[in-house]
Amino acid sequence: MELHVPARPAPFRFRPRAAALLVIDMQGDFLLPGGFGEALGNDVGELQRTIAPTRAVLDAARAAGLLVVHTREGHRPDLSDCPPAKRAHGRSGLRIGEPGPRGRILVRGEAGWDIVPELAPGPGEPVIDKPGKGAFHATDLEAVLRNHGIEALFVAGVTTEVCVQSTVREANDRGFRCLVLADCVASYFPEYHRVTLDMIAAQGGIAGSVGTSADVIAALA
Ligand code: C5J
Repeated sequence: MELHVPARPAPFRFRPRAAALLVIDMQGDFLLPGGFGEALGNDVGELQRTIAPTRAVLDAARAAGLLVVHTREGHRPDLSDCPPAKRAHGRSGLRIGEPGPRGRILVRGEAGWDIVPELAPGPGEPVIDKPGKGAFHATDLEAVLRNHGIEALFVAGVTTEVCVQSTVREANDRGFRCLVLADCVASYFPEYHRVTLDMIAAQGGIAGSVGTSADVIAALA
């Protein structure tokens, strides 16, 4: 069965058995006060509007039996997988690995690294721990998707121009078709969010398509 969702630049077609919902880095470190995002000087409130629509599309995907995959950005406690250039990023005292209000910043196992409770992974849903921006870099995401026969991805998560865009471009190069859900992704910088979505859908969908959670939910109902 093939379904269609309204999207830019053209309707997005998918077969539910070959489609997955990919939820990128919905972690306290990016969405909540006291995490990595705030340590970099950002207003995390801008990202929190994604939680409710992502929860709605998550519920719809689960009800329709779609594969749901979550990612978490973070590093080993000894930071051996964190490139020095990434460690040097940010303000002294608030860098990756340093203690913050939610534990060591962007370190696996710390409170800030957890996915926010509203979007917690369900039983059996793969969770991909990623050290980089793109979710395919240094992870087994591609193997997980291929072993489930996935060809199309609905993409939610943060931030639009960093980990979402990197992942969508990596997916596109690997032959996966992505529909980025505009209301389920966000940036600390609204302008970057808007321009990133435009870039993805430009030139006939050079990196993917852009749609909304409501249209995906309607198609899955
Ligand atoms: C960032 C991310 N912004 N998940 N990570 O450093 O977008």
